[in-house]
Amino acid sequence: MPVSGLPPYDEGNIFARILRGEIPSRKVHEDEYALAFHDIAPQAPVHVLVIPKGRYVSAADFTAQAGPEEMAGFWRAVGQVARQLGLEGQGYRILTNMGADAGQEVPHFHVHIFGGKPLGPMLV
Ligand code: DGP
Repeated sequence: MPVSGLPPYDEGNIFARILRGEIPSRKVHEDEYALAFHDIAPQAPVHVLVIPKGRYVSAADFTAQAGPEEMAGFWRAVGQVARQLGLEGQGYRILTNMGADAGQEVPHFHVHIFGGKPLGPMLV
């Protein structure tokens, strides 16, 4: 169950379907804890999404419910993907949208990795 105030996990969400291999994605990394793939509508020269393999609706759900090994494995994967994409030297931005006001579209926790150019200041 997600933390209170969040909807239950929807098995039909698009990232659950990507995890099950029902729809294709351009994978950049996969391990026991995480899957990373290119965003379908990139907003920077590099725009990759990293998602946990577990069923978590959002960052709040993930941080409240994931075990320490799962959490460490996920964040390690985020760093590994950034390294693999050659972003470490120049820097990059990681971002997660949480809930309606943030405009979270897909109700499976995900981290955006943006990079490949100077990104400028955050707009909000
Ligand atoms: P958010 O607003 O944080 O929930 O971001 C969802 C992102 O997911 C958005 O940048 C577009 C991306 N996205 C939506 N559907 C698909 C899909 O089917 N494939 C891929 N690769 N990305 C998707």
